[in-house]
Amino acid sequence: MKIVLHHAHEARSMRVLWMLEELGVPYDVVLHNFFDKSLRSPDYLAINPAARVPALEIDGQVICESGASIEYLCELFPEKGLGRPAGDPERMAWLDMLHYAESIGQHVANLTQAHIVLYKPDMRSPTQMNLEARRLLKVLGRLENRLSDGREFVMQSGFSGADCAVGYGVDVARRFVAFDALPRVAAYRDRLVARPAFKAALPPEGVQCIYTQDFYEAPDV
Ligand SMILES: N[C@@H](CCC(=O)N[C@@H](CS)C(=O)NCC(=O)O)C(=O)O
Repeated sequence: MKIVLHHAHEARSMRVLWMLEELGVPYDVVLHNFFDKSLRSPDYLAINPAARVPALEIDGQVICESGASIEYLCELFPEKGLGRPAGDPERMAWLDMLHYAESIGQHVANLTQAHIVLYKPDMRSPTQMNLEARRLLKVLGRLENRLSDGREFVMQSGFSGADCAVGYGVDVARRFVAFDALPRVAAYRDRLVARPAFKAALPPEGVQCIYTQDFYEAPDV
């Protein structure tokens, strides 16, 4: 089987890269630059017409959504135990968490755009930046609540592909919102970033990254 991941450092494709590392299966990476026009090149648009990463090529077929890619990889390698297949008592909750990751992701993406992509202050809206941060905190409150029974990962039964999806969002979210009121989320992140597969999905030292600050403060309104 030939697996090729189109990836940009620190983008949502990191979910899939992390997942591939957790699976421990062979794959290749095609690295794209998030900031130049390479995602809009004709060659890449032929792979993903939405001009986004990830795109995951598996034996010539392409899957472009990070959540769907994680789910499909779980199905391809069921022996790794990272999915919760149909019939599993945790199936409903697992799918819910896998897709909940994009509730985090949408605010993280909006905040990334507001603080980083819109690089001149007069392009930005302080009202929108504050609103997005508050909405992100609200969404993370669901995870804080879910972890209140002492579970270590989003599934009671242990680590799964859903943690690659949710955990990526949590790791970026801490750059935009303080986790003071989210101690369980903070501890969850600590557990995830200590995993060798997470570390393997991080950018190498010295390369251009999306995030250059530990924390991006919303301006006063
Ligand atoms: N829902 C998609 C979102 C993919 C997406 O928006 N990726 C961003 C990076 S995090 C991207 O490629 N952005 C490029 C751009 O907006 O030009 C997924 O989860 O895979």
